[in-house]
Amino acid sequence: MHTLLIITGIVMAASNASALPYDGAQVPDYSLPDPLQIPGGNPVSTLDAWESLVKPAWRSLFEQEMYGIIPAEGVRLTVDLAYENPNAIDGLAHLREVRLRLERNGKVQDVYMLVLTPKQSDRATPAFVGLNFAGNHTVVDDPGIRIPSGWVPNRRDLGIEDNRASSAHRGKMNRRWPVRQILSRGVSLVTAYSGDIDPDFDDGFTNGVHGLFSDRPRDRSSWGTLAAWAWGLSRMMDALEDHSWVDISRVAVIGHSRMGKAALLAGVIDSRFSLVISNQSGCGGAALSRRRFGERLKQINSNFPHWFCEAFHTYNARESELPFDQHIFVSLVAPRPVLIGSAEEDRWADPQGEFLSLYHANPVYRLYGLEGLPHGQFPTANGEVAGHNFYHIREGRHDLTEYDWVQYLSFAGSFWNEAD
Ligand code: GTR
Repeated sequence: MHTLLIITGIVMAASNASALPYDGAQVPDYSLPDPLQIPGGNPVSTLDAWESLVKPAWRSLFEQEMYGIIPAEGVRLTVDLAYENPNAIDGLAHLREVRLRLERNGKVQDVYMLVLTPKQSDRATPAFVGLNFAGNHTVVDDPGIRIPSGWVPNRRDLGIEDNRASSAHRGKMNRRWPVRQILSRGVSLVTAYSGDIDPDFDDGFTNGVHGLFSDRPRDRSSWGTLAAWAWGLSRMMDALEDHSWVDISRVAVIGHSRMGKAALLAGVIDSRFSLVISNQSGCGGAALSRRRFGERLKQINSNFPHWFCEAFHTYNARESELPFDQHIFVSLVAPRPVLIGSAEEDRWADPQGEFLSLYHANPVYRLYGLEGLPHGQFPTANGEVAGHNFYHIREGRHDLTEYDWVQYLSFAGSFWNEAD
């Protein structure tokens, strides 16, 4: 017997909730697989059975059918300090930029990691770790931060039009990285340019860290760019673990949009991340695919053919045939907290679908004796639902704003203090 959660029309769990005005009729009836039961199996009721049988089976299905299998063995990592400013940001931060050199198969890939630690603190601080879209130099305006020499995405908001980074873009992304706010809470910020790990375009998987594995034939389940980014986040953790810049037991992984998809994947793969924050990650991230609202699989796989593995493309316009949905992916982070954020105008990412993934991960958290989200009522704009997990939606557009950071920093602050 296979248990399915049937959801009719809008949202079962939130039927009396303040639904978004554009939602409802556009969402077809759909059913969700039970996170406690692998396809073809029986539901389990104990944590032991879930951890030993169900969790590995789901994880392997997500690897084979969606994100791809990471073939990351045999990579040598060396870490070197490239630049240091002990008095950065008006004396608030000790800034380091370190080079992570990844070597395999006679090939080398360098990833530059920016580490900003608060000056006031006399002990290693917790840290937020996340990838940026266009270079470390866009996060903080400091003349010593390296400018990426390779491809960067064209972005009108940064004035990049020729896929080349320059000093004119220094600090231009700082609205997404409110470093003063982060540091003032006694938290470190660690970031790297995603394109150092794998440039965000479809090049047939020859550049970036995929290039280190050019000796391995690719197949339908070979890793894509999101898996490469997630793997890169783990290598950043390796480097942090080998140094005493931050407190490795209190590290959150954070990402916005496509980096929010990568952050969630990193959180599933690497349990060293004690909190997992996925901001407006939408389709292929936190949002349920079967709601078919906003971005659909066909669109994401056509516009970004390099993000997922080839097998995932076979589900284009066949969302209901996926063996899983994203609530199960979220549940693979358990028992660690997952924090998801949406923006009211960000229909493309399907805010309710992001909320419902977190809500329907509850059965797994319950196996751990934890209340994931306390209820399934979708909050109104600038509202939140907080339990062991956390969801918020704010007014406005698709972005990672200071408001979002404040929510995540506050939650993380209390979580880490309680764990002290
Ligand atoms: C969009 C894409 C989304 C989201 C977003 C982003 O174009 O369709 O899945 O990832 O980009 O990363 O900003």
